[in-house]
Amino acid sequence: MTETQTTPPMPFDDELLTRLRQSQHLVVFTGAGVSRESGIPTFRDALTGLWSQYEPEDLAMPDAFVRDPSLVWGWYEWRRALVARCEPNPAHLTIAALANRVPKLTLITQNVDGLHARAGSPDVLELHGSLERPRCFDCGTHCPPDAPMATDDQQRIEPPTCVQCGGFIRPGVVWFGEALPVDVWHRAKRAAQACDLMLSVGTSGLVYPAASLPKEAVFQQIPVVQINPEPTALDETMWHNLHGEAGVVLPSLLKSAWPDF
Ligand code: BV8
Ligand code: ZN
Repeated sequence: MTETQTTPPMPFDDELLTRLRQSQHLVVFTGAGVSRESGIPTFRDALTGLWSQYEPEDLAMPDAFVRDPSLVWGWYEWRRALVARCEPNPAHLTIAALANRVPKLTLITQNVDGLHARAGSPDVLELHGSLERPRCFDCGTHCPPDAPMATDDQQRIEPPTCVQCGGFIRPGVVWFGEALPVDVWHRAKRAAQACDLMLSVGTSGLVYPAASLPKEAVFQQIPVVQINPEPTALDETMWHNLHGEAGVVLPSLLKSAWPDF
């Protein structure tokens, strides 16, 4: 775990702190930014070095896998190997601890890195699947992930084949153009409509239908607080915009709400 930055608590709005303390159902909605301080690049900046000549959308698509399965599998194995070397950061750990402070917390993530679960958050709604649940591209049979073996200088890795049908194994993530897991999506949407406060942490709000969740909450007159060092597409609709890194703002916010946090 990276050192928690010891920065003085930021001055937070009293009404925000009161709503946090009195929340009966809190939703935390996260994107790639919440894993940034663990050393995992966000989706937009994931393509560094070897991969810089590709757009994420060129690799995170079914037909990219059909066209060049070894290139796409190599990219995901590189990401899986990177994640395996990273640890949850104070943002993940704070969100996990928050579950013991409010009667009901629904954690919805767009991330596929599994760091919320590794930080101790139970029952994470993974809208876009997980790097740790590869499955057969043809018949869907799940295939237990073996130890990631990609190294930084490797690009193409031939995917393993399915024990049931011999088809190629694909990453267990939701690609662009693919439907989100129906049950997970419905649970997330219901939570966004029924909660009394939402924290939107580390997401650019560009990928749909996930990015519609904060908007759904706002539509239901539910206050949404955004935590992001940069402005995003969601800024205008937020109740509060807390500009800063998740690993710094979240611990400071919760310490201000609960001094014994
Ligand atoms: C679908 C898994 C239909 C793969 C990902 C309207 C409605 C529905 C669909 C669409 C629509 N408009 C367009 C679409 C199509 C498309 C889409 O949204 N395209 C975008 C590019 C416009 N959506 C889809 O295709 C979806 N499927 O709609 O299917 C359908 C229905 C029925 C039947 C068949 C089909 C599927 C989308 C899922 C794609 N898969 N991930 C993988 O990971 O490889 S999405 C991927 O992008 C990641 O999950 C990531 O979360 C997301 C966004 O990428 P990033 O920008 O990197 O991350 P994020 O947005 O989280 O931004 C990073 C933020 O962090 C920044 O704001 C930055 O400032 C901030 N930050 C940085 N450091 C910190 C920080 N914040 C806090 N602390 C810090 N330290
Ligand atoms: Zn198969």
